[in-house]
Amino acid sequence: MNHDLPDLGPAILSMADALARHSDQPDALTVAYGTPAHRAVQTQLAQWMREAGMAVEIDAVGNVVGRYAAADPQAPALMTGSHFDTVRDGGRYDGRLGILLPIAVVAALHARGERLPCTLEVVGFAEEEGLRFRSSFLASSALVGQFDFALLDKPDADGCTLRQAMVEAGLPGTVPSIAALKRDPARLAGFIEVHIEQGPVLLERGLPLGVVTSIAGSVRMAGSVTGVASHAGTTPMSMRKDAAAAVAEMLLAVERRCARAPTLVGTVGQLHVPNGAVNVVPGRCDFSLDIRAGDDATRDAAVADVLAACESIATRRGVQLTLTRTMQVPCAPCAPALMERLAGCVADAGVSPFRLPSGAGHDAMMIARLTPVCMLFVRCGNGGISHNPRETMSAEDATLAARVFAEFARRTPAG
Ligand code: HGY
Ligand code: MN
Ligand code: MN
Repeated sequence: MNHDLPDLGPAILSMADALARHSDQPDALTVAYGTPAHRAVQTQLAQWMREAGMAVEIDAVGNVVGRYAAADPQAPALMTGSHFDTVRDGGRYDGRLGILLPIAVVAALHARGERLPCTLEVVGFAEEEGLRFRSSFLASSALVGQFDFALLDKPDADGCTLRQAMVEAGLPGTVPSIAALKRDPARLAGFIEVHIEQGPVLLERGLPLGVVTSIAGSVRMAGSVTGVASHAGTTPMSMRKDAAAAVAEMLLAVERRCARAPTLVGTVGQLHVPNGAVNVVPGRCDFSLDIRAGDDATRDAAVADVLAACESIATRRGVQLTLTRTMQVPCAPCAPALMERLAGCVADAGVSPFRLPSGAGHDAMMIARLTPVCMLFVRCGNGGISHNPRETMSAEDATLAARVFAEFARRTPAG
């Protein structure tokens, strides 16, 4: 591999710092779909893509799409990219690294007048985390032709529907404009997503990069327990129908069951007593459920057991339980041929290629329904913490990842 590219890591990290200045809240990094901060990031990405030498458009769902044309206009496109929305109080590299790194590589190739065998299509996906509309993979689902149009009428916490948010952001918000985004797989040479690992594996092994084998698929549910609100001072413990205590017992059942398989994880990330008061036994408690594993069978067996456990806890406690499935995404295997090509680029960069599954979901798992995908993981510092402002990575690792990415693009055949 020729190390002809400059060290792009520092530029990549400083672009991530610049994007992190745009947030929906003053004291943390939160960028939800369609907010002013989201639009500011979208504008900044479009500008950087243009400056790098790409033709740029903002598409009907708000994706920022940059194209660096191949020498041959008939050449297929190698797609790459990741999301620029965030979780609440998130990290600055989750998603963004996968947009900024390709931009930096294209800028370096353009500066030296180098074209690639394929057109490189860099996509800043507008929404993956589902923070505002609980609609994960909103943006990538449009490109694969699987956008859930019922979402257009879904309100956020303030009653603003997705369609209204799109129109306010200057997007059409219409079914035909979104349906038209579906890509023709015959025009694609595959998809590669570069992403911070968001875990400790590469850090513990002292490796800067990893090749992803498969991407875990989540089952997500919205739960609510209804008991009886009553006086905290006069209701004997044996006579309570405490909704929050029931959910607490259900949470421990999730934790016990999901500790039983290596790649299985279960999380109650949200737990809320509406209109709760310090001196009232909770009459209602809402909660979320996220269960995922390295394969669907392990995950689905755990989901069945958890649902049975929650039902039996509700019955024993005399409370009502409702659980609604809000997302189910199958695990997505990465394409062996792309993984091998990527592993070859990693090895030629002097790093022993290490293969690992992804416990986190990514846009690549949606794009895998359209074209073969692969993912390059970059080491995550601070013990591998992510979905947390302490998420960090090094410029040296970003430089190495950029070299591997550039080589992967150079080795992607046009035919
Ligand atoms: O939940 C996930 O794994 C991703 O960060 N959306
Ligand atoms: Mn994330
Ligand atoms: Mn992500």
